[in-house]
Amino acid sequence: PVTDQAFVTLATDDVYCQGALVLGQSLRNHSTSRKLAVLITPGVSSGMRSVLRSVFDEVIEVDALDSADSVRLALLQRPELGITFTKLHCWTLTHYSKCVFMDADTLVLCNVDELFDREEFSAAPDSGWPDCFNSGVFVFRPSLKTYNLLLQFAAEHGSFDGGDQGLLNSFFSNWATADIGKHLPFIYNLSSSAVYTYVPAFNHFGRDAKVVHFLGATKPWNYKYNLQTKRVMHDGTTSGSFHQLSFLALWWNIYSASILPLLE
Ligand code: UPG
Repeated sequence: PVTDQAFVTLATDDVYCQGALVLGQSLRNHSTSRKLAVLITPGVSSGMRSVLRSVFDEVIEVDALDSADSVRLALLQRPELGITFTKLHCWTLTHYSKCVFMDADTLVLCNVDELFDREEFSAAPDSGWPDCFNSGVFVFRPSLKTYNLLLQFAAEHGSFDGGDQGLLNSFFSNWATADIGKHLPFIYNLSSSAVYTYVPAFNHFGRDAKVVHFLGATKPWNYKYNLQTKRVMHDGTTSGSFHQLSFLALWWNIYSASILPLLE
């Protein structure tokens, strides 16, 4: 095992913890050799914390927003960016030399430890605007210097989309042009909804998908699942492609087999 590198995720409440747990379990199922860390905020219940500790090596509480110095005070003027800065806390994990951040609504389909061969800042294109990266999966090096620069940048410029993705794209603004080695292949952050927009490409490359990202408003835990038939039920209003539904079924398989028993 490599003890100075970790996969890191974030869950600010018990609902997102369900996603973090499935992600963590999927990394374990594929025998990662790296540590698993989850950032949480005070809103996560104590019951959920002990479940998190059974899947993750480290459960780290961070403040949703800290007001310790002038930069942070400036940030207080922009409360809507609070959740964003919670993700930025990953740069404070300086007991690791390199990390891979993954949103709580991602799921690994195989071992992806080779991501640690990449350098900061590596990420995959966003399916909505491919000259931007998606901030759901990225390789970074924890550093208090970078963390403070990010906070300062946020206070001065805000975020063009109100979230961490806009902020990080402005901060790492040469990502699109500087170094192709820092472009992760799309199969490391396959948006389950984008599958639908370019079906022939998905049919050709999709079998190699390594990480699925359930980005958008409806998360896997918002669906209903029949534990007997092992099928995800959609209510008619959710148009799901076959592939979307099979990724959802995979998420629910892990959730029902490995996570639900821990929550009971
Ligand atoms: N998160 C929480 N609590 C919240 C909201 C978000 O813990 O109340 C965490 C969690 O890890 C989640 C991530 O932040 O997966 C991103 O939020 P999400 O709701 O999944 O946002 P999406 O709209 O699916 O994602 C897009 C990008 C994502 C970026 C986000 C905001 O894919 O990487 O963080 O927009 O810019």
